Amino acid sequence: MGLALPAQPGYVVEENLAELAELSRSTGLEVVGHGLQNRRSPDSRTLVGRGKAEEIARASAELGAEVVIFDDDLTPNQVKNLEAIIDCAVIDRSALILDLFVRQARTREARTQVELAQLEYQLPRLTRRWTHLSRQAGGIGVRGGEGETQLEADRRMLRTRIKQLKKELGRIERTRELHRRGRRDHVVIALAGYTNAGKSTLFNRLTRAGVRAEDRLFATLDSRLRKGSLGGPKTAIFADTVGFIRKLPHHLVASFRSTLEEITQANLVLHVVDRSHPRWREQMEIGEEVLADLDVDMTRVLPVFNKSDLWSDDGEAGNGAPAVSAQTGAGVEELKTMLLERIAANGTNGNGGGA
Ligand SMILES: Nc1nc2c(ncn2[C@@H]2O[C@H](COP(=O)(O)OP(=O)(O)OP(=O)(O)O)[C@@H](O)[C@H]2O)c(=O)[nH]1
Ligand SMILES: [Mg+2]
Repeated sequence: MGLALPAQPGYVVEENLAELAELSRSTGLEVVGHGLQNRRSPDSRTLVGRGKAEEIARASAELGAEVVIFDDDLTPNQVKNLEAIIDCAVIDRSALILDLFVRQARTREARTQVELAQLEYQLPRLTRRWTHLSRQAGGIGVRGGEGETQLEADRRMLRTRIKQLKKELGRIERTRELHRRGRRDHVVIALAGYTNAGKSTLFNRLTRAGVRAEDRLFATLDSRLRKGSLGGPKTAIFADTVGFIRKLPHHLVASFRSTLEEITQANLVLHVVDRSHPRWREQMEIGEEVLADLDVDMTRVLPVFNKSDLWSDDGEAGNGAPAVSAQTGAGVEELKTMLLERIAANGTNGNGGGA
């Protein structure tokens, strides 16, 4: 369900819903229907209007839907009110992304970060019917009928766990920092960009590593490092990182900060853009926003237009960004040469220097 406010044209809301559907499918859900409402402003009790909520209730009963996902953030109270009307689990985009993250987290660091983000999200929403898809296999739509005392106990437990996780994350980050100091003599090149842009595929191309690349959102959650040769004197370390997305909840970005730090600390950032995507411009802008959020100096960022096998240059791509196909390898050698030149140029001002 999307909400179209006057400031947002209908087609943008439609596109956002399409992405929400993609996210849903990536978590293994089947999308049985969608809808949007035009409103002057959100309803503080139910986000959409009361009548619309009742309409959703009828439609989801007819379709046998088990969960209704809103593209906009819902307050804990809105969730409660909506669940009372709709009679199935109600979640928002953030909860869905968190669910996806839980499924994709592989390393201890990623798992710790994801659990922390999830608990912080859940804390004010403990009464919710949607507990967690991953935690309770087959448990979609479980009602949270706990009494107040139980609820208080649960909250206390969550707070304790959050404290533990933060401590653990601090430890992991310190280790990571030590490792980072150990590779001062190398140039670090991070691959960043919108989810599904082809970062892992390009990473594999550049390093011959076997990182999984998948046609799904957030295939990669933890940054991965690997040496690759550019043919120059210095060894290059490439870092594959978590993808960006529109409306990535800010508390999530914060909890992934240490993973994203590979980007902040890198000598060069390859901003990988899926130029064949109908919304590549918006995705590229979001990428630039996140990079700016991370305080990445834009002079260290090199945009790369990927999937050149799927689009043809219509003259728009002529702003100097190299075109590559991570899949076929086209343009990758030229990209390496360009990287070497950039590194050589940076080397003179001490960036990436070994001293
Ligand atoms: N046609 C074509 N497909 C590509 C190219 N590069 C990547 N892909 C495909 O695009 C999909 C996503 O690729 P990934 O490398 O997993 O993308 P990613 O940026 O790492 O995605 P996340 O880890 O989810 O953020 C996969 O199905 C790839 O096979 C390319 O140059 N051409
Ligand atoms: Mg990836």
